[in-house]
Amino acid sequence: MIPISKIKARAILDSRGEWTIEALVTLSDGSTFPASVPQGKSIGSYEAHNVSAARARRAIERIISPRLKGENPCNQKAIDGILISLDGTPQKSRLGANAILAVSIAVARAGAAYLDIPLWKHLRTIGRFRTPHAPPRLYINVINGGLHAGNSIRFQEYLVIPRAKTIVRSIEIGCAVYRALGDYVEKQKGASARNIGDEGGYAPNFTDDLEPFRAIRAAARAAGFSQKIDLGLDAAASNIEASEKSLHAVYRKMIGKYGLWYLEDPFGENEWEAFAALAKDQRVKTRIAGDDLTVTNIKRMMEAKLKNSINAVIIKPNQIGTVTEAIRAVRFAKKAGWLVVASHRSGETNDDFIADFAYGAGADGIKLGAPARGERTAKYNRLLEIERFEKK
Ligand code: 2PG
Ligand code: MG
Repeated sequence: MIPISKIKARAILDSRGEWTIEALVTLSDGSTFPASVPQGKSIGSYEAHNVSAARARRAIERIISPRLKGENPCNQKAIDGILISLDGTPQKSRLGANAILAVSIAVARAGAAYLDIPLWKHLRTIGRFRTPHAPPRLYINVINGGLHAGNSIRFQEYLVIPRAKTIVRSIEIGCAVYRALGDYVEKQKGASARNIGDEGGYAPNFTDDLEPFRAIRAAARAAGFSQKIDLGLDAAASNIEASEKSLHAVYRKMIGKYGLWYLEDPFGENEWEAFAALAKDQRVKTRIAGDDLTVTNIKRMMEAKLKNSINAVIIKPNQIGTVTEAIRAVRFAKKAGWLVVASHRSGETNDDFIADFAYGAGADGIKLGAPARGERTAKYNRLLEIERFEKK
């Protein structure tokens, strides 16, 4: 065992030019392992709390580092347990979920390096996950609206979900549709329609909620991949002012006209019954996913299960604050029989942990934004690296 000797931290920029935190865990042999954490914009009220980057740095260097000195970095659960009790608050508001998660991920990297295995395999062992039959499907956000863009689209993310057996093929399909969509919107709406939102998707003004799907379908036809994609939507409805009834009617249309395959946060974060009514009212089996509803928190996930609100779930490590708790959330979701989609945040860094997490946990999907902007492509490229060189 090579113990932890110190943990440093520094403020770095995220993809929106806001400060976030990077932790650097050093072991007694001098090797150092970094990790930085993303930040959301459409943040659920029940998520773990972040503190300012300056406060997170002080928490890491003054409180966490002395306590973890001498600990074994391979012992992820024990270290995460220490972090949770050091904080001692229900939403990690004392030390900050961002401070805690940065350390937790850097420790996972140190553990994997000591064991001389790829990070995704280390996470698979920690979670006692079986090797998945297939890699995660890609949930590619090609049109940005809501809080992620300054346009007329009220829903946050229009998703293309390629149907393919490998990451490389999924990326080929997704990128071809994404590029064709750029050409299509430019032709329809002028050159400025190519401008992109926070997650790299195009962000033109559309006339109604369904027009983005018409555009994606046209682009998929032009790219020759009409039969190779499913469509998804993250409504992020906690940020929308509309009645449950009117939203329900729009989703019915999307399901009827475009075979909507995946639908995330169709209603506000406390609308358990509205979720359940939609999940029940379906001839086409759309996957109804919780994000702000469930916030990677087992207590909220239990409630969703009890009320039959969802059959799919988003898992974001920074909604809960440690690697171990995020892994537990995946285990819970799998047991519940839900579709599991690991997800980035809209404010990202180049840290590619989420790719290893999705792969190691055997998630059904991974949501990463568009294949544009370095902080998004970092994750796609890490998935490619795992598939090409590390998969076994
Ligand atoms: C979401 C996320 C990620 P944000 O709602 O699913 O796409 O957005 O990080 O802004 O919460
Ligand atoms: Mg969401």
